[in-house]
Amino acid sequence: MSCLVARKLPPSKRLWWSTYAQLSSQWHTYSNKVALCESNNAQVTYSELVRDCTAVSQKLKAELKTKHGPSRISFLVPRNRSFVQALFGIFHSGNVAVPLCSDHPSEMLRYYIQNSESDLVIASHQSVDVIHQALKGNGSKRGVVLIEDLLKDGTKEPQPMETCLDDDDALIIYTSGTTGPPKGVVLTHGNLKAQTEAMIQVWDWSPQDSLLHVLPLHHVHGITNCLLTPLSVGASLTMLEKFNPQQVWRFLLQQEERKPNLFMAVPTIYSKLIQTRPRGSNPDEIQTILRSKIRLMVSGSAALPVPVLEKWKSLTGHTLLERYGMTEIGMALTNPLEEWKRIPGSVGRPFPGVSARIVDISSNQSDIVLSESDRRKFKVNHRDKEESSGELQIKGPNVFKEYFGNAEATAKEFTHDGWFKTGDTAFMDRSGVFRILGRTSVDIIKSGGYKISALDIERVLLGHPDIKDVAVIGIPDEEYGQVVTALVVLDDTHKNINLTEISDWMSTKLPKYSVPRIWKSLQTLPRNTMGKVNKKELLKLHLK
Ligand code: MCA
Ligand code: AMP
Repeated sequence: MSCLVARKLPPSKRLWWSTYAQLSSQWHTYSNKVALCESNNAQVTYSELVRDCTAVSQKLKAELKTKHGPSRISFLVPRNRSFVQALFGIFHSGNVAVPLCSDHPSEMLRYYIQNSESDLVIASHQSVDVIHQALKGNGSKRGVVLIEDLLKDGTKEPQPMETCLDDDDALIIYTSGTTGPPKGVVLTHGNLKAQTEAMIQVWDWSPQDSLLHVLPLHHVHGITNCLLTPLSVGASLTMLEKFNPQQVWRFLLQQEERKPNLFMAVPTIYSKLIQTRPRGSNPDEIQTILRSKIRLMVSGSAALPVPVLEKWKSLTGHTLLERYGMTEIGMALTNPLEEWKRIPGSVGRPFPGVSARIVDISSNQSDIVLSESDRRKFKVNHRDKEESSGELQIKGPNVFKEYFGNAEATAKEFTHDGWFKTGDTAFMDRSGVFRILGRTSVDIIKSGGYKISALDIERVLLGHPDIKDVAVIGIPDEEYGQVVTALVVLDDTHKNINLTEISDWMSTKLPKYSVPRIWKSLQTLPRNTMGKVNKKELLKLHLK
């Protein structure tokens, strides 16, 4: 086992922080500065945001007045200022935010609301029927409030936020695991503070920055990296309603004053942008515009194939900065800001404050020496080895508190000495640069940047009367990383089995991105003497 510890942030660099408090300090400094620009070009200033969040907070407190202690509040609102109003309103009122996603079928929404024990759900005019549908018939006494009503007759002045400490829960984000249904990852205000500060420092965020935001808002990438970080430093963001490649190209190439100079996305988005590049334009012109106006383009959430990195570089002149993260730990490893120092195929070194180590699972070696290191000169202590590969484990203030209401699952993911087991296999060279080799478990699939549990899909498919047996695997794909593939044994006593119908039925149970794109019908699934399907073998067989 070998280990690497990054240096701590110097105290002078530490920002006074709590999500809302930071935002309200921006109010004094940047009151008329644009915080947010929506798809329809409507702009929201910092002072408007703070005023709206205060209004939401006051109404939430009134709604929950009989409740002692913080409540979890789920919310499903449009991808525009409403999302920020709801999120910061919840933080401001001292409660815990549970973001929901409109792509999820009502069964899943019901599960998230119930599992997080949310006392209240914030909906909008657009989503209220979906929420009522999700809550129907379960005898739930949960209240539903409309964001539009929470904003009515709002206050004019910002009010102090409820006292909130680093250990207080802030956010619950649902993630797939290898066993059982999705788990709610509890991130504290301290976690969010550590994660955003580290990105601000390493990627040199400043109030002059402006980010083009195209990512889903129920994941860390879209919330922490692309929303909390810019807003906590006084930068601005342009939020598109949905990723649309043509629209993204327009924003990237527009040369008006309000222009994004940062872009962050998953590798699939870069692939899609490469395919839809503006044909008529002069390639030199594209490079000249993008080199002069964009200062940073980041890729993460899944492995960035080197051919995609190279194509993007020849198209735009930018070498993507690849970094590594996970819902439970936020951002952990990053390539450097200096473009020439980035190493294709690697995810760089730990963020400030984050410690990373590689563990040889078979021998579980623990005789390691931790080394103090700084970002310019990393000292790596290996056990007599040039380099190592094994499970990547992480420690630091970025690491989540717990899976909500699931102490057993939480305990299972940590070592006895407090390191979080990522479940990723990684390689670290002598200079402390990491490469991600893949998931330790074949049952976790990454498709389009989404983490998907093969077992979850199998469970659903086995509930279908036409399916006798099933194995779900991820087949490698340059655009999506992996494509969800179902190998099914059909019940041939049923006539006219229709895989399109099964696919449609799946969409009522799982999000669209989890529905298998490739279906193969087999006579039988090969099982070992223990009755288990060897998925690594199956994958090899189906790649031939
Ligand atoms: C969509 N399609 C797919 C998939 N998704 N095909 C195969 N596999 C898929 N996964 C197909 C559809 O069937 C459709 O085909 C066409 O692509 C367009 O579908 P649409 O739903 O419109 O897709 P999209 O909007 O283009 O979505 C692709 C996307 C999206 C933008 C890449 O998946 C996305 O936003 N991903 C980001 C996920 C993310 O934020 N992850 C972060 C979690 P047809 O036209 O034939 O019907 S990880 C995280 O937070 C950690 C901390 C980290 O490290 O960041
Ligand atoms: P999630 O649990 O949805 O937050 O996804 C986290 C997982 O995404 C990690 O455990 C990795 O498997 C994967 N991941 C994130 N960033 C990268 C990257 N740059 N390269 C390879 N895998 C990544």
